[in-house]
Amino acid sequence: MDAKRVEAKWQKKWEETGLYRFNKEDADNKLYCLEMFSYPSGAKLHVGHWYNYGPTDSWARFKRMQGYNVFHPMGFDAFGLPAENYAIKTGVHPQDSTFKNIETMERQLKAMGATFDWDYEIKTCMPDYYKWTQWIFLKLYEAGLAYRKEAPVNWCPSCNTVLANEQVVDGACERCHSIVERRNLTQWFFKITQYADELLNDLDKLDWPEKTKMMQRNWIGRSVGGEVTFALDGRKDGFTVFTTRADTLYGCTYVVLAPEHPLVDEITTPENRAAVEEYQKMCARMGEIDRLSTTREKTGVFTGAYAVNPINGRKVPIWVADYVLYSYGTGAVMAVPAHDERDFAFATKYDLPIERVIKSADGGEDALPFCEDGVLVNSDKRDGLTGAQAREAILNELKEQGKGGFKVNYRLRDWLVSRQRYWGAPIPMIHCEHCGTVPVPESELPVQLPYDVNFTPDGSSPLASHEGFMNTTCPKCGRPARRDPDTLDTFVCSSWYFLRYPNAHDGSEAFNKEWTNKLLPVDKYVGGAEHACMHLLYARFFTKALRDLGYLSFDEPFKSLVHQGIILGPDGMRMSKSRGNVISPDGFVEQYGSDVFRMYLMFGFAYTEGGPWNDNGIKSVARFLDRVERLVERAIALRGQKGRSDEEVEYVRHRTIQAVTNDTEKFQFNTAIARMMELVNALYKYEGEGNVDGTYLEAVVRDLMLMMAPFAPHFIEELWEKMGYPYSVFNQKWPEFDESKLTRSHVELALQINGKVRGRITLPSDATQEQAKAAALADEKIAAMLEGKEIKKVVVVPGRLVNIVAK
Ligand code: ANZ
Ligand code: ZN
Repeated sequence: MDAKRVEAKWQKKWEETGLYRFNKEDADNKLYCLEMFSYPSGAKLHVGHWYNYGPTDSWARFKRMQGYNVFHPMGFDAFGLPAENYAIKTGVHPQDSTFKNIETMERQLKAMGATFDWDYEIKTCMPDYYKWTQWIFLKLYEAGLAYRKEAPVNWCPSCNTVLANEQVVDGACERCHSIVERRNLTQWFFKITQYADELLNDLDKLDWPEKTKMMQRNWIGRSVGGEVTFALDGRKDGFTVFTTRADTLYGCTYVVLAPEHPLVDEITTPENRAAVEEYQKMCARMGEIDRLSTTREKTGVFTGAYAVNPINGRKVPIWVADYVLYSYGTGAVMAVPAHDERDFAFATKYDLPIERVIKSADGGEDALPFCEDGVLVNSDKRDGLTGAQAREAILNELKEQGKGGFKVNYRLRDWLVSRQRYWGAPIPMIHCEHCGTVPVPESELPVQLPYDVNFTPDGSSPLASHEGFMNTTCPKCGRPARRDPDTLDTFVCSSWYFLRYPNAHDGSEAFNKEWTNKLLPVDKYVGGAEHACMHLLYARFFTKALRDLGYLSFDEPFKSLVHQGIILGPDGMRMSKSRGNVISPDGFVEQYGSDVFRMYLMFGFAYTEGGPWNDNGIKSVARFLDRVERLVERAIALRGQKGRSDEEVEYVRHRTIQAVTNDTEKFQFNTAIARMMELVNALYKYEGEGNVDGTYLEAVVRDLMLMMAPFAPHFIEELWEKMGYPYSVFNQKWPEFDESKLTRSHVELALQINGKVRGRITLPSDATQEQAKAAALADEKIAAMLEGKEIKKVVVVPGRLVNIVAK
């Protein structure tokens, strides 16, 4: 088949007839199938795009044939750093390169033959989209969920920008790998922590990969413990530590403050000041992940000051050490070296006392550090209590004395959303000398991103130097005021795009409440596992916040989630330009057509796993399609011929329908295709044996075509037409299997002698092992071969084979 011609032909026809248009009148029957939208970074679709969009499109087509009104939109996550970095390098304006890339990608996505309904396309960099991103910002601000504060931020000296914690990997910038520094800046934050508990608890309701849910749980990091307040020696005031092990309080032999803790400067004694300041400077240069690393040697310095343990009045030295993070808990810890790995290593290194206060419950004297729960010793009146009892008793006592209490902590931080970059949605806020921070009135949205901006980074926001943009009047007092020069993190744009699709071109509101509540949540969301902790968490937060603001009536945006695996280079390594192992889809699509390429991606890999690329697989898929085409030609040629139907074919037919239906539902495309191949083999055998019934053959081939249509859409649509069936195969009903045909009345057994196949027999499928054995030995050919030999053993594998061991 001439794939190129056929693909162009059907793409045109599908488009002309509006085959994939979502039917608004039938919204009750909707199925919202969504792939994570594309980032228009390169002009070409790579294997990763194909692997995400091709198979998911097949799934959408399958659902359509099952009778769903599939809503399958596509758009572009069009703001962001890469376009801006590219602009800085080449001078091409981010808007120009972005639009150009989008245009190319649209064309390629259409050439893939995917069922996207382009009527609902969105591009986050368009004013008619980011107007509503800004509107959501204002709504969150009104609700107290957006606020500004000065905070130490991760600063990338090379990108000249602030990075979110998630964008710092091993202390380096995720994009350019420069070592990240800490700086203080006034920034906008979204209060995602307000939803920490709900974000955690609702994970249980979701049909998501278990691993992803686990990653979100860890990211949220709910930790149940308590706070203990230590007084500074000789003073009334003090500081508080967060601990999950209040039961070990009697074993605290020193305390540690994070190097950034504000108390450090105040309490450090003159003799220790030089060393402490030197140490603080060194820490400022290090990333959080490095500091937390369990393998790195712990370092620290003594402040010269002492604190008082509230449970027993003991004086303990105050140290500064970088294994304590300022951003977690209270930025201070009580150290119990006998029962904590890190404290133990630190105390050993700096020769601090190590005192056991926990024994294992079975009475054994375990080696230190003993980090499990146990029974208290050397703990005064608490000796003999279990860990749980002691935590309860100690925290209650401290609570009564106003020196502590129960506390739940989260690892999750509020989401830092301001970026000192150009290519993003401007933050809709105005700073007035008289009125402070004032929101832009809704009627004045969007705050347009100007085109003529010098985006070469100089450490401040590019918009700050655009006077036309910056100068405005205060909406409150009418006096001259300045706009906020920062833009929003692009994760803000992608946190609500799935809400916009159904309302893509609505100029009057971000989304229509009734319509959105009808079309959402997304029924099936497909995208990369790398989004487990950012995009997928932010989108959940937005959904919950907008629900509480009265706009949405559902709690979760994505009911069911699938992560595609990763296609690696033939060398088994991640594809990358620097490794030179990148596979480009173009040559293959050119040579074999998009259907073969798509189907190879679905056949050659377990969808959620991926794996190394291999050229041979694509050839076998191409051969398979050729075989199907010949089969269809035979079915046409044999029309009207009377003959026999076939019980084995009938069995394989129904088993295949059952398996393909189940496997496709679960994104197990490779096994579904393997089943279709078996059906094709069975049909070839039947056809080869002659005396074929034309009507029967055509009926089975028709089922095969229906099942294959989602997997090789252009190819099957063409054959469907060749058969003389009405347009379109995608308007047909998915085949159903007949339960009663799923058992065979007869089975074929292979007959082996010493493991080698020597013949075959057909037996009733309810034959016993004894009957199978007797029939095998009675087989003429087998009996002849066994003559003069001694039979040692006969093994029957029911339904499959009989193996005779003979000498
Ligand atoms: C005393 C103690 C004794 C602790 C013991 C553990 C074992 P999660 O579960 O992660 O919340 N910690 C508290 N704040 C910290 C910070 N800012 N930086 C580094 N470590 C910090 O861990 C809570 C435990 O981590 C706390 O309980 C504290 O050490 C430490 F045998 O307090 B523990
Ligand atoms: Zn004002």
